[in-house]
Amino acid sequence: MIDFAALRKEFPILDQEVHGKPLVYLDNAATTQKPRAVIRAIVDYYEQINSNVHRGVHTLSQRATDAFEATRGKLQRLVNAAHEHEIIYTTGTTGSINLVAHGFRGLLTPGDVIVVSQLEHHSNLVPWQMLAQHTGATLRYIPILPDGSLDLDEARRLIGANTKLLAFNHISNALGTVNPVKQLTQWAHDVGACVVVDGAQGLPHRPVDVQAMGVDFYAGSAHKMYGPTGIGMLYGRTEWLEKLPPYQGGGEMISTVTMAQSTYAGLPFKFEAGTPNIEAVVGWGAALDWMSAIGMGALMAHEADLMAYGTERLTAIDGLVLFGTAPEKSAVLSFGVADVHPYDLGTLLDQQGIAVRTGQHCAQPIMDYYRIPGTVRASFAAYSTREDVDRLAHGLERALRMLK
Ligand code: C6P
Repeated sequence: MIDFAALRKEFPILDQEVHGKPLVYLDNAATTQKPRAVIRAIVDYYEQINSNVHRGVHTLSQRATDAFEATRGKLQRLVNAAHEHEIIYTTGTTGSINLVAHGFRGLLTPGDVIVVSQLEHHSNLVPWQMLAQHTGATLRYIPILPDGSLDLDEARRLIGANTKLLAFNHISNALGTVNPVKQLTQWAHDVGACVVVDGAQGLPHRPVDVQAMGVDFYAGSAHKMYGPTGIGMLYGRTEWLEKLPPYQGGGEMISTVTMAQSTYAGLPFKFEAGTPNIEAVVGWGAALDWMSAIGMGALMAHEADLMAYGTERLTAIDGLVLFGTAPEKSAVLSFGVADVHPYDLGTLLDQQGIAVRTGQHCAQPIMDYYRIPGTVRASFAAYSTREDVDRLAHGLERALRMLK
C-alpha cells in the first residue's frame, strides 16, 4: 500500500512557502516536480561518470553509455515496444512530433489527407499544418463534442481512402479527456494510414502498450513524469522508422562520411545526431524506477480519487463551470467562472500559495470551440492530496468573493 501523502517529502521543492502560504502545486500537466532520487541521479552522473556516450573506449565513456542506454531499455519495457531500437531520444514530445512530420515531407503529395483532432495541443497541430503547407496535402479535423470527447462518428467518416496520417493525443492536456487510441488506430489502419499519438499526458497517467494499441508512433516527455526537462522519446515501429529519412545530420547518426556523400547509422542512432542530453536521460531512468516502484495501477487509483473529490468540491462552487466532462478523464480539472477572467483567478490563487495554469494551455482551438478566452486548470500528480483540493476550493471561494 503506497502512502501517497508521504511521497510529498521526497520532493524538496514542495517544502516551501509562496506569498507566506505553504505551496500547493497543481500545475502538474505543465511539468511535474522531481523527487530526490532523480536529482541525486543527475548529481551522481556529474560527480562520477560524466563523459560523452558511444564515443570513447575509456571507462567513463563506457559507464556513461551504459547508463544512457539503460534508460532506453526501461522505456522499451514501459511502452512494450518490440525492439529497443524503436525508442528514439528526442528533446520532448514537440521534438518527437516534428521529427515525424518532417520525415513525411517526402512521403505525401497533393490529394493526400492528414486527419488531426480539434482536441490537440499546438505541438500536435502546427507541425501537421506545416507538413500540409509543404506537401499540398489536406488537413481535416475530428471535431470535439460538448463534453470534450472526440466525435467518433465524424472520425469514422473523415478517415477515408486518401488518409495517409492520423494524429491525436492519448490524453488531452487542456480537458483531461482520455481518447480511444485502439479504436481510432484500427480505423486508420483499415485504410493504410500511419498513426501518430501524442502521449505527453498519456505516459504519466495511463499504462501504454504500443503493440496492443497498434500505434505506429507514440511521443512523450520526461518532465511530465517526474523526470528532467529537455528530454523525450519517440516510439516508432521499425518499418516506419526505416522509411523516414533522418531529421538532422551530424555526428552519431552516420555510418560512413566521404567528401561526396554519407550513409546513415542504423536505428535508433539515425535519428540521434549530436551529443545528446545525457544527464537528462540518466535522470529519466531514475524517474522511471521511481514511478514503477509506485505502480501505474496505484497511481491511477490515487488520481481517480482526487478527480472524483475535486469534481465534487469544485462543482459545488457557485457559478463554476467545468470544461471537459467526458466519461473517461485523467488528472485534469479545467474550469471557469462567467465574467471572471482566468488570469485574475490564477493570480489570486497564486497569492494564496496555490499554483495552477491559466489560459489556453497551448490548445487554442479547444478554447475557440467553447468560445472562452481560456480556463483555470488544476492538474494532479502522485504527491497531490485531498488537502490540496480543499486548499484550491477555499482559495477559489475567497478569490471569487474578492472579484464579485
Ligand atoms: N503541455 C501543458 O501545460 P513538450 O513541451 O514538448 O514537453 O510537450 C508538448 C505537449 C504536447 N502535447 C501535450 C498533450 C502536452 O500536454 C504538451 C505539453 C504542457 O499542458 C505545456 S504547454
